[in-house]
Amino acid sequence: MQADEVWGRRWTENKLPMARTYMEVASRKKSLVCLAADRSTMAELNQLIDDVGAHLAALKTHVDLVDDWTPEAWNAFCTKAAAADLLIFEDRKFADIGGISRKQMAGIYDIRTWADLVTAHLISGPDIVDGLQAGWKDVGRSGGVLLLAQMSSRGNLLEPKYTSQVVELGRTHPGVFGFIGNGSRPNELKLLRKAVGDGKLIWTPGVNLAVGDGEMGQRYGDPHEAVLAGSDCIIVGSGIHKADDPAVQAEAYAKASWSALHERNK
Ligand code: 5BU
Repeated sequence: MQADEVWGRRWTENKLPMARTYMEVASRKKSLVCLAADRSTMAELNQLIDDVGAHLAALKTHVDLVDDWTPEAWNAFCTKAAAADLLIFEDRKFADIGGISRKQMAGIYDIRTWADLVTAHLISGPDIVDGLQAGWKDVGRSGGVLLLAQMSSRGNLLEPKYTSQVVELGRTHPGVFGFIGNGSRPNELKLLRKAVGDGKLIWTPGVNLAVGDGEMGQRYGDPHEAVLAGSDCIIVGSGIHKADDPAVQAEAYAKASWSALHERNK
């Protein structure tokens, strides 16, 4: 099935190249799953691609939690991810002023050269998005910024008024790929989707087939419900990488997300 048929108004209303790229990848893979690849060695990260890459549309990384990181090993990992048709999303949660965020896209990890997507808080104002986009432009690449409109963790300070302001600023900004919404609370997510409209994507962490409380304040909602409530990508970590059989679980999440997308379109 072609991406425009699968995504409907999300496709026609969203002109950011990286958003279209994601929708195409998800349609090819029949999966709206981004794996939170929270592993601390390069061997484990590579193993995840081998084990579950076929069931994913994207890999979410925290590059600074890898113990044996080297530029060469990371390049090889990114090449392997591209060969498995996966986007790479560095969940860096940038928050500084625009000019510094641009420089933080470089530095030792040189995120601008390999990440397709990054997260940012809008706490410092809208120039952060321009700074991050300038970072990609500095190396002749383009990417997408996901703004944190909500978070999944208990007691977070992203209150409804703050969420509305983030959406207000982000929904018309051409460098914004979309928003992070709270996958553990479908009702809050529905409200977020209403405010965002169809012009931007919403990606949601805090998703697990085992709904309820997770470790250290994490909360989980059901993948199917999250997509029905307006999520365009479920971000799943331990639900897949800590499972006894990660491939079986990854496939289950992919099927749940893909069938919910079709149900949502009806
Ligand atoms: P989990 O194992 O499915 O709980 O992993 C969740 C991942 O999503 C982890 O990498 C977090 O950094 C990330 N995350 C989150 O859990 N909640 C949020 O609000 C945001 C990111 Br933003």
